[in-house]
Amino acid sequence: MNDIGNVDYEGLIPNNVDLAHDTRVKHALERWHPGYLDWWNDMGPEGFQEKLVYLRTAVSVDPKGWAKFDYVRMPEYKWGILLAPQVPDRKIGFGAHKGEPAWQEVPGEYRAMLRRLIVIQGDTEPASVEQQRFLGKTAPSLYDMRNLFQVNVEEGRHLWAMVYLLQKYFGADGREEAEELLQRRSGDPDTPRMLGAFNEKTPDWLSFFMFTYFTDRDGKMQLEALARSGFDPLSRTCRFMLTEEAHHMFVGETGVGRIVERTCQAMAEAGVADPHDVARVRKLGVIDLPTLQKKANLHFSLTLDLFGSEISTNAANAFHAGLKGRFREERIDDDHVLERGTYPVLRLKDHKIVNEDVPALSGLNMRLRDDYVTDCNIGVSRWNAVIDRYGVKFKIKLPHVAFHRHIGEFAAVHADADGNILADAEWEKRRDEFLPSAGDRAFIESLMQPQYEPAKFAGWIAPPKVGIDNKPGDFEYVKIA
Ligand code: BYC
Repeated sequence: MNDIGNVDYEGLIPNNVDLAHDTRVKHALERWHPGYLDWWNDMGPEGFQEKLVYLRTAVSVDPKGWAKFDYVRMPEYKWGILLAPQVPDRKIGFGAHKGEPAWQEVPGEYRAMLRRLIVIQGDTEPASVEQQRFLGKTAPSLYDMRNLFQVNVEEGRHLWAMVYLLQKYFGADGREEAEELLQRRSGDPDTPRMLGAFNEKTPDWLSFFMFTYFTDRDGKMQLEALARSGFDPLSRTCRFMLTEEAHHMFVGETGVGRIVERTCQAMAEAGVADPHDVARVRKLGVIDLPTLQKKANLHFSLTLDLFGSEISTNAANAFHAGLKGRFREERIDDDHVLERGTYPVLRLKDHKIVNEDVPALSGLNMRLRDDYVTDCNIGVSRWNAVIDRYGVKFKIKLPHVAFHRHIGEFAAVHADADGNILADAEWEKRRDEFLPSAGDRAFIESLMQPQYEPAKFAGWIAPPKVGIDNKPGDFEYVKIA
């Protein structure tokens, strides 16, 4: 067996967890493997499974040199099981068990809670692949197509990561959950994925970039929280997943940024000064900024639902038990037990949105969501800097957290993007001001024509500043011929 930094590529399943000497888990995973491949072939990127794609594969967990790039057919991608190196003498950093040695086995009293967290995390990974499976057919460039497939294979690997934990630590019920992860389907009325946003469609590339910007960022926040887990194998698994996740958010941020850039550029070239003159902007074959704002409203609000209710006993219990921490827990200056403090939570009281201090333990979903919103705003400022650079009078703005919600405090009301509560009839009348209308969707769809020639890009998106793996502009990221 290699040291932990390097991956054992000898067997069917690349890994750094010494599978070769763990025959029970090895056999369980080998039995799961064909079902996974069937799922990938059925639900993975449609029409491109036989193409050679320039992908990065994790070959180590050393942060300085963990990946290698090469042409691969996706079904032959090396989906491995990779855990970040064990931190010697790691202690649980929060909750009732703070200061005790991190668990190397599942603590009996928390088994069900831990399994649920792992299953929910696992369920999102294949769901996103299912949601994105048709996008290759309308890729705006080979560069973007390659990035889509990179994200897809890594989400596949993240499913492997959760399935490993289920198979290794949860016996028969873990095996059953691992099977069910391959049975549920995004958007299926009978067997849907577990969380709302993962049953929505990703019908076009703007949606894909918004999804990777907003929803993958929920992934980052949740993985950051689980990376603090007192259950050490989960912590180590999530720590390595975060290494890969950074690229997914890069794809989202730069994808939206390149669309903004191209729109502003086309407006400048044509002398269109008013960003709200949607008809004139659309005639240029680019996506107008108001529609982009509506897409951001949609994806941001759907993603906020993934944080659960603002006030949650599930979240309190998971923290208290030492299973799920806060974003960058170790950098927070408090007692990390939270039995006394409070946290301000936005609530709906008498049809008004008010701030209320609740016990800190109960407000943990809200706190993680607040950290998420702060993180989201960083990229939004970068998009606005592009708009400013072109002198266009428009600012992309995240909608109020009460806008378009289906989970938590605000699920019961309608609010506009500024957080003003609207009567149902008013909301119905004005919905298309805030969310993409059928006409907006049809316009975006009309732009989704594939561009498969190296070095070329669809007219509604600017080329990236640099290539993947420093490749030149005309590099053939996917061999289509
Ligand atoms: N949809 O106490 P509550 C990613 C349920 S994304 C449907 O408010 P809790 C990725 C909840 O299950 C990150 N149901 O919430 C991104 C509970 O039901 P039960 C994924 C929902 O439990 C892009 C009830 O409502 N990882 O990785 O504190 C591409 C009351 O729950 C929803 C995780 O989410 C919903 N949105 O928080 C690829 C981490 N929200 O049990 C990948 C693991 C709540 O009473 N999961 N409910 O029947 C968790 O930490 C928590 O379970 C949640 C919810 C944050 C999801």
